[in-house]
Amino acid sequence: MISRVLSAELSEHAGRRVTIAGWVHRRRHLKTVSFLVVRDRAGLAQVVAGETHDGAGGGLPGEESVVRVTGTVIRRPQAPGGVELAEPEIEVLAEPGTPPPFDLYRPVVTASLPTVLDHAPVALRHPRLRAALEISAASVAGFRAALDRLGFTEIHTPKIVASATESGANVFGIDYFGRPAYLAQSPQFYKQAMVGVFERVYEVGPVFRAEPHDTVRHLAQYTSLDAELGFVTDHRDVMAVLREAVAGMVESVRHRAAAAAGLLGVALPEVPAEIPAVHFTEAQRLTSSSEPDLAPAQERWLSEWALREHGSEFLFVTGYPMSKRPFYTHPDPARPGSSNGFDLLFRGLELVTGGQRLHRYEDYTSALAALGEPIGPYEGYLQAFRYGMPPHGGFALGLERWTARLTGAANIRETTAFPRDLHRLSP
Ligand code: AMO
Repeated sequence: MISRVLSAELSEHAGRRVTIAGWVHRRRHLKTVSFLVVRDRAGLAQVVAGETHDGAGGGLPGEESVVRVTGTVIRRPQAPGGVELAEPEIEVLAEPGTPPPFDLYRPVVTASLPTVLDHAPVALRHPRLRAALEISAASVAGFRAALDRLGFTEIHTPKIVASATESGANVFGIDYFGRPAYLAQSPQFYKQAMVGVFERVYEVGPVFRAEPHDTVRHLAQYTSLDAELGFVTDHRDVMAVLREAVAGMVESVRHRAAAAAGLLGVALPEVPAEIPAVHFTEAQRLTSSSEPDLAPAQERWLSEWALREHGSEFLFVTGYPMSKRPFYTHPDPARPGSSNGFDLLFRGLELVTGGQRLHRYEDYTSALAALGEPIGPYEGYLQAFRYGMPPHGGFALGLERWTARLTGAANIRETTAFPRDLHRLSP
């Protein structure tokens, strides 16, 4: 490794000569002196480049050059971190051929979203764009930690599969050695099968949806935070685990991504010990609707209602109509037509879908028969149920939606490094 100290550690080295390494974030030329601001993974460091350079920046490496700088650490209250490097020796490790498409040092992103996405490899270096990804990473760490504490095992399931899980409509078909196959829309079948192995499992992985809609909340590939657990009484046990997972995500952002959250002005939500819940029929009544699904405007209205009535930024909607849920959904034994499936709304948006599942083989064959679906493509999936499965349930949380809602990003694409959508396959 290149021996160096990080920008954030410089203040511990006052008076000493040290080496830092990173990218030239900014060059600044004042009348008598020039500065380089160097960016590394920990933050920014100021380098006083002296008076010898001409005012146009001649002699100083250009923005995004990769540099190694050795200098003396001097205390300077106005500099980032309260210190700067003086009398520098600057070595350029890589010099970019072209400047970045927009100024990465400006506090706000001055480019349009398409420009940002077209130039993602460099645009994501902007501290605000990077911060959203840091928040996303901290959220995943918190999800894993919370479920690890609850006795869950992390699993990895195939993304090339033989059948659709959610609905046949938005699945990507691929050629698999001459046979038709699909990109997984969800680890649904596999996480259920793994309940038979570990009882409690989770997966953090990509899922694929051939979404024909060009919206601010749909991607063709997104990261799904999935969990599934056995020996539940009903969906309420799943909701309680989900509550713990979300609380763990919030705490992890608070502790692991404090600087990023501060930079973006993130107001972390309070996760109530018990997240309020409304039954679907009540949600319909509240929004004066008779539709079998909630439209985005209704989800927004219900979120505002939950904040007003319960002081909660989260709201469970339970008891969705069976007709609107996938065939593996467990019905509500007490209310014909209703399911033990739920959604979790967060700040006006559907963030999670989950529920209790069927767990007896015969229930699956009847559910598929009722839909007029052949059993053949599902045989592999149904195997788990032939060999005994406990009552179980689970959920899936869309990571990009979570990060977007947390950071206030209007478009889910702002919280994804290299989004895939109807129009975008590169970079
Ligand atoms: P569902 O299809 O509702 O459920 O997806 C779960 C969650 O994933 C997110 N999401 C998306 N995010 C970005 N782009 C998309 N195109 C997209 N589609 C969905 C949402 C949504 O709430 N197998 C079930 C989950 C389960 O029951 O365990 C499923 O996949 O945040």
